Amino acid sequence: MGLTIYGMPASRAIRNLWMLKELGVDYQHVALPFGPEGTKSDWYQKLNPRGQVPALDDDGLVLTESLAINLYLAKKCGGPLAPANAGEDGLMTSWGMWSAILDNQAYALYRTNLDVPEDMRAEAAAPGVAVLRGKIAVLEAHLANHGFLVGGRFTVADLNLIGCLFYLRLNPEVLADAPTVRAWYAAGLARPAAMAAWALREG
Ligand SMILES: N[C@@H](CCC(=O)N[C@@H](CS)C(=O)NCC(=O)O)C(=O)O
Repeated sequence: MGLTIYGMPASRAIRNLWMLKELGVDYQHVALPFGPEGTKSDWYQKLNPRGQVPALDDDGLVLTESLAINLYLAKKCGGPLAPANAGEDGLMTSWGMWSAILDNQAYALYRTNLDVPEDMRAEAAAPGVAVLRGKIAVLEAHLANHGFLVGGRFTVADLNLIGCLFYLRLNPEVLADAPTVRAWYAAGLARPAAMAAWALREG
């Protein structure tokens, strides 16, 4: 049976597809649609009662939450993206929780672009932009000092946070004062595994 990841590439499952490609492991991909035919179907809700994607099934172990799935995969498969010791594990978990909160804030801002009429959008977005700019300033200082989030190398912590920052793609003003973040983000998305995963969103 092995690893099965559920979720369309144009969902948060993209983070897990990227991670699986980084790891070079075999996996099945079920590009589950939203709604009664997919995420809300009886059979899927038995797997994930939240009715959301992504979910990972690893030989009967079912995990949800895209960032937690990636931390699990890193530790299961090992390699340079994984924590090398308990200290790195703690730091990657800490950044993962920070990333999860940012994910919700960035997603809320992303939705304003889709849900709020254009003439009201800047005002609606302003509080979220301010909060996220503050967070990006913290990230900018960290990356300027350390190059990466943990261990001086690209790890699952970087992958997870880049996957969340993807929701800021319609709000480049949030990253305007953060050249180090922009370069680190672009380098992450230029990795061959990232490009292979994002190619799944096309067509
Ligand atoms: N925090 C969760 C969020 C999961 C989530 O909101 N998934 C969306 C797709 S990106 C979903 O399934 N939405 C359908 C729904 O909520 O009904 C994660 O990172 O996995």
